[in-house]
Amino acid sequence: MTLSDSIPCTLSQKIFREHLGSGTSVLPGEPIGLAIDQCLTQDSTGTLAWLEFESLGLDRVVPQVVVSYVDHTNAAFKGESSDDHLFLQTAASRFGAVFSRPGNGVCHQVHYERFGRPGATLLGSDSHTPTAGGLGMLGIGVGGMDVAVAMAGGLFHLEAPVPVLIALEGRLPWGVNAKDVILGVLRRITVRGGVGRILEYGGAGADTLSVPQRATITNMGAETGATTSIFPSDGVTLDFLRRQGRAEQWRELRADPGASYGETIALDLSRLVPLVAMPGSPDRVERVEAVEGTPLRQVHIGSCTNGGWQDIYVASRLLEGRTISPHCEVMVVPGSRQVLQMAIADGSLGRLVQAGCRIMEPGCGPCIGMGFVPGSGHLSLRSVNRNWLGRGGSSEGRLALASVEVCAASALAGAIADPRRLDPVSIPEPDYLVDDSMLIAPAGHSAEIIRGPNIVPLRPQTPPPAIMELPVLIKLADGISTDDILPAGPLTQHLRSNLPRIADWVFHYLDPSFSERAREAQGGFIAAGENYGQGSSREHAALAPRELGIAAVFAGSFARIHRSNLINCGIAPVVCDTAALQQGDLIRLDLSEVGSGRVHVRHLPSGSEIPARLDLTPREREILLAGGALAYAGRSLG
Ligand code: MIC
Ligand code: SF4
Repeated sequence: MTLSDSIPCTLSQKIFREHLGSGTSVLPGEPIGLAIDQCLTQDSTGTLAWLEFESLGLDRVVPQVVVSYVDHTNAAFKGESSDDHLFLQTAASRFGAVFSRPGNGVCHQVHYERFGRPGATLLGSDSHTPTAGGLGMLGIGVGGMDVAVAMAGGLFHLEAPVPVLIALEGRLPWGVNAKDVILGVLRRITVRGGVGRILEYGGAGADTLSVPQRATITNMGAETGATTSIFPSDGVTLDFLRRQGRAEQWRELRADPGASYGETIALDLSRLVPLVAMPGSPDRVERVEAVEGTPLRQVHIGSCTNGGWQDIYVASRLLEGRTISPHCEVMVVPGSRQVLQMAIADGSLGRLVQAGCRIMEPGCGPCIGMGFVPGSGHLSLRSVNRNWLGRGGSSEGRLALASVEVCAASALAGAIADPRRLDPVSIPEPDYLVDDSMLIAPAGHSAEIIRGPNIVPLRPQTPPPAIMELPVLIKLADGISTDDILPAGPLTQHLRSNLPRIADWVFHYLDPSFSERAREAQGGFIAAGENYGQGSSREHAALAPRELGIAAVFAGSFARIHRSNLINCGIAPVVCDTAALQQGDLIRLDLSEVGSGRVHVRHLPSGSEIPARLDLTPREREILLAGGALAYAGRSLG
């Protein structure tokens, strides 16, 4: 499919074609460079993204809309976070971005409420940027350097993913919600099933879902490893934008009849049942009946997956006039200040407080362990999207994931419970309460950027040596997440703009001695299994190992965002069978032929050559050989 031909396009292919800055075909596997209309950053990835942008030497951001959010460290448990907030606010003001103040809400929730536009492209330094797909927008989560380059007007480069059609039929029955749709998809395709793909929703069932329900589904599509997920933009989208006072930003967007997909997955909404992802991984999905009665210590309702007004409203109606179980605590966190204001106005907040729920200000909160950390051995049921070990702020607690309906029913029972036993709640069409007073417009050139001592300048990136002989510093299993590599939460959130200090926490839960050993060895390699680096976009999971001298990761396969982050930081993502590699083994890595696509790995203890690949596009090769994306972009933007 070239630019000039008229082959029927899927939703994402239409948007690709309209934004093609380089490349000629949007067929799967073809290299494309996309022009970016909007960017978002959040505080925990944003301080680096803005330092990176600054290092590119531009006066002003180029895309039409750039928003710098503070949501992960909004409560500022440490002074370092307050310093970060001020840096972010003053950098946004100086460089032409809107600043969303702490307390205004989670970036993805606020972005689809106030900024998202059907048919536009959004690049965000957070893996759940696909939430905007609920509005028919193409939202892609990436590391900070890719966002910095896009803010400087550079293209975003990728290989066109394989479009997968998820054809929805029927209508959701009472007690089953959008969360069960995406948990159903995860059960079917697992946390690796979306890799190299875009999940495109369609079919008559899609018309029955509201924009917030669609956003729950596209949000958690990130957990399949998909590049993004997207719904059509239709009358439902127009109605949502009208209620947000933004009807003029609507456009219709549907896949062409006859568009071709790599795969079609049919899903009948009317046959879905409430589901729960049990601790360990978002794809460990069980029917609620199978796990009903499992005792709980905590219930958390909120996050960018289920922190919308409809979520808070339905929870409040289910709990109305009752009291939560004495065996568990309940924390509700509205996704945005808009949601909070509406929940105050319609009495939802009062109903929740009366039932015994506690309330936190809008933000990420417990989702990354910033408060409400589960106790040892405690099971915490959450409406969030991730439940790996350590995710809730401690490696001792266990997290399960479910819809708000399951969470509310379980809060009453003190154990996992089926919401279909409760009386149905009908959700009225809301009039969204629009108040943008916590979005601050930029001042421009003259604004001074204020940097506290926690804002540590980035080191210049330097090309890697052609040949390295270094030890394997750690040997890991399959499915290592970015939360395993660099835990989020109270230990590290305040250190996100301080690489030398945050590097002390690399692999903290898996091997607390890792950073000390790496520093002593003055460099080395990581060996892992499949899907290394799944999860978040935090480039700290690449930059902090780089800070410790990690030069390459050997793994069976890599998750998309983390693989790009490694390359952008100058770490080689080498694909090979790591069965023979052990901690301490000396490895000779020869990158001298990377330019022609070859890499040589020799296991020195046995003297044997390990077949290995470094699958890089020509552009990625240049980035790696330059020492990273900033060194490369300094030479040529775009
Ligand atoms: C997450 O949900 O894991 C985070 C925290 O939002 C991350 C970003 C980060 O690490 O700051 C993400 O999803 O990209
Ligand atoms: Fe915040 Fe959790 Fe959403 Fe990440 S997944 S952006 S931590 S609410």
